[in-house]
Amino acid sequence: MKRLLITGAAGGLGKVSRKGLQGLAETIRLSDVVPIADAEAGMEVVTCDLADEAAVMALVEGCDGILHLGGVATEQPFPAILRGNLIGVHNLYEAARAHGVGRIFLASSNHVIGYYEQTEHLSGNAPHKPDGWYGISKSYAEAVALMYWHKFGIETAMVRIGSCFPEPVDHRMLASWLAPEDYLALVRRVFKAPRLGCPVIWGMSDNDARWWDNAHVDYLGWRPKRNSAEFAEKIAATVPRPDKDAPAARWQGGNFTAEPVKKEK
Ligand code: NAI
Ligand code: 15L
Repeated sequence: MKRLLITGAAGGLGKVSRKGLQGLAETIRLSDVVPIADAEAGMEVVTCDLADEAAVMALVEGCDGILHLGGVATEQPFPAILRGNLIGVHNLYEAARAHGVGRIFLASSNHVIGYYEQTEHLSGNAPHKPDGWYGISKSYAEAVALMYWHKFGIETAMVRIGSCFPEPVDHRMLASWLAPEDYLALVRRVFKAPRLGCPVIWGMSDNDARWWDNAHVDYLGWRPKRNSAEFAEKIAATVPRPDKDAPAARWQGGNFTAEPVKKEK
């Protein structure tokens, strides 16, 4: 790849990506709505609001792959979700089409299926059951990706990330955890695989506890190495187990299912 664009590069996964993906492309272009003052040497920086159509069109020019992390990452009032996740995804895919970008890693989320019980096991084609406006915005992003695949041949990895943090911090995350190094290996596979298509990929490590099945994307050759089981004793000893009917114990989306519809103040 000549130039990889990373949106949301100032955020948590953005920082992990900047450090861990060096060498994946000749040039890496970092972008966020907030300025990035600590860019790694040799990386380009473009400050850009995803809701600004003209700015996104210019941002994507010259890129041949996009790691799309930018946008609202939790339950927020609808106007923020509208700008970052709905208008932003529209602008990004239109710019990708205009500039001939062939492949996108879309950071989707487990919150598109948050209202499945933790006792259920899902393949990539389970109907969406979003647990809030944030989850709905990720369902929309996946629908956009599918339309651009079928109509224009743009390939997208629709990665439903579980919980990508240095380690799981509660009982639910023993199933949803995605180790940062497994995430980075997945990004590399997505951009190096000879054929991608537009699959759902469950963003989880090789956890003993699991709700999701990635057999349908075996062809990508991604083999996560970490297992949340290494933290199970620590969590059992330090984190109170929620009541079995509490959202954190019942739903795959955990406490996001208990979030109210938030309003702007
Ligand atoms: P984060 O909130 O740390 O980073 C998101 C970045 O997007 C921020 O730097 C923010 O400034 C930027 N952003 C927000 N609105 C924007 C706009 N209108 N224009 C341009 N940039 C904007 O989130 P994190 O944890 O790094 O997540 C990255 C992506 O992965 C997000 O799309 C999130 O929904 C998704 N994800 C992350 C999970 C995780 O466990 N970290 C789990 C599931 C999905
Ligand atoms: C997400 O989609 C969020 O972006 C992240 O902050 C976590 O809360 C994660 O899901 C999760 O479900 O643990």
